[in-house]
Amino acid sequence: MGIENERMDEMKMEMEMENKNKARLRGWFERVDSDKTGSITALQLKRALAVGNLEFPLSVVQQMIRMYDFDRNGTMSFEEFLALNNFLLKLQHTFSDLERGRGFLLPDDVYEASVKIGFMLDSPAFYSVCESFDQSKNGKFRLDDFISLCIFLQSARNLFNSFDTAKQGRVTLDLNQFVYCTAGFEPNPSSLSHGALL
Ligand SMILES: [Ca+2]
Repeated sequence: MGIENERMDEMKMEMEMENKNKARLRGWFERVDSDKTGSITALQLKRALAVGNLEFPLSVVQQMIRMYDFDRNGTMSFEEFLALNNFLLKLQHTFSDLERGRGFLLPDDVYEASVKIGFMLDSPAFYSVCESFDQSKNGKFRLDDFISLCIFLQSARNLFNSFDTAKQGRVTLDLNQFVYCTAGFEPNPSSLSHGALL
């Protein structure tokens, strides 16, 4: 009985913490949604992240929104934002585990981090992606560089999965589909499985 009660108390505390956290995020979201539309745009999100010292190109922020824009209206509702926030928190934790007080990751750390998150890329593919996200070209990845890289990998995986309908780990594309992919669009939004996001 004692253990049962303890467990109940633990669950209650967890729920309270979750509610508090949600309320805090709701407050943040409402401040970002400065024109009170109930959803936030890429530009609003970009500015808000920059306040927290996370500098992203607009294209990366747009990609973040696309990944979790479940109703495909081009902006981010609070529920969609919660899903994005979970993904960002996961990236942030992985980054913190590996940065060892330096404030940045080296390419090998980024590789380890990406494996932890569930990306299994061969070295040549990984390091060429790494190179293109090394904004300062010094082999040091700050949190925002790391997040940009992961957003790219996750979007690439979502796009790949949407073509790999038979789940063979392999896709065949004609030129039109290839051009579509490189333009950064998803082929058929309604067929995309958002459950596949990690
Ligand atoms: Ca939306």
